[in-house]
Amino acid sequence: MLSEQQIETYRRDGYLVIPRLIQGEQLGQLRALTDRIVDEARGVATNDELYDLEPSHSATLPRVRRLKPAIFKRYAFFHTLARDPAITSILAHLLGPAIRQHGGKLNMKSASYGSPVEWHQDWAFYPHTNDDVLATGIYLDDCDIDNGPLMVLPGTHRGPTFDHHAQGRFCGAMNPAECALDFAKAVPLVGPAGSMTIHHVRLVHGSALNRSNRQRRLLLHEYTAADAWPLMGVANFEEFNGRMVLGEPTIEPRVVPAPVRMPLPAADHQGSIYENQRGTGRRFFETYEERVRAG
Ligand SMILES: O=C(O)CCC(=O)C(=O)O
Repeated sequence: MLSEQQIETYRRDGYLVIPRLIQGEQLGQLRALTDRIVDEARGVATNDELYDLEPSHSATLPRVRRLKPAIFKRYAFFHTLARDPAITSILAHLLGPAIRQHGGKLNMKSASYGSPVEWHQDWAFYPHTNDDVLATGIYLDDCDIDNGPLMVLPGTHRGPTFDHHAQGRFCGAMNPAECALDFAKAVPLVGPAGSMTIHHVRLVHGSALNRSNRQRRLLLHEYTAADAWPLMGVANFEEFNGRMVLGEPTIEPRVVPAPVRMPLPAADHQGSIYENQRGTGRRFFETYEERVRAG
């Protein structure tokens, strides 16, 4: 359950952290299953439907950057967790009684090299007919300022939708030099393992390289009110309705004006946000390669 004050904070700032939501055996299972799937990447040479690999990945040193949305189809545990009443009862306060999972993924941010994610708004990737859309993030590991926490710019969900294009194509990253935001005001969303972050779909967020010797894994779920329909369209109506996690679907989208930019033409590099962001010529966060070069 959320208090009135938490709901007000979410509406004003665009984010919340719920400490230790997932605990005990459930957290243990989440971590053990993730370890197993990552270990199985030893047999994988290139990015595929499940794995997004770090540029330095090899069969002897498996380095997974992200587990892609296929985890929800392939593993009952992940499918069930996204529908857990501990989560959906919280979401109902923010999105109403009927909720659909839009997507999700597990970002790894491995110890010492886990990739940064450039500043962006999820809304630029998947605009909907209304912005009752958010993402939750469950930390699999204790997360502090040193192992690459999710960082957010409070209140930006009430502002413009920034340009996420470079050289005429979508690149999934804002140009930090051109958006007149004070990134020094970014708030790191930290907490012990099992804590859940919530961020509004229009909130500006990103995360830095993992400089610590501890990994930081974050299971992200994207959710929408059932009457928020994707502006990019519904390819498979049955599959769309199969993603309901609470209440009943509707064929009456609610249309509420909000600033939108379409993620078109599509990014040059497909497969994940890391791949999309290869197209940005203007990085804010230091990359692993830059750090190694700098000694
Ligand atoms: O993993 C992170 O720190 C950021 C993730 C994110 O914003 C995304 O994948 O859209």
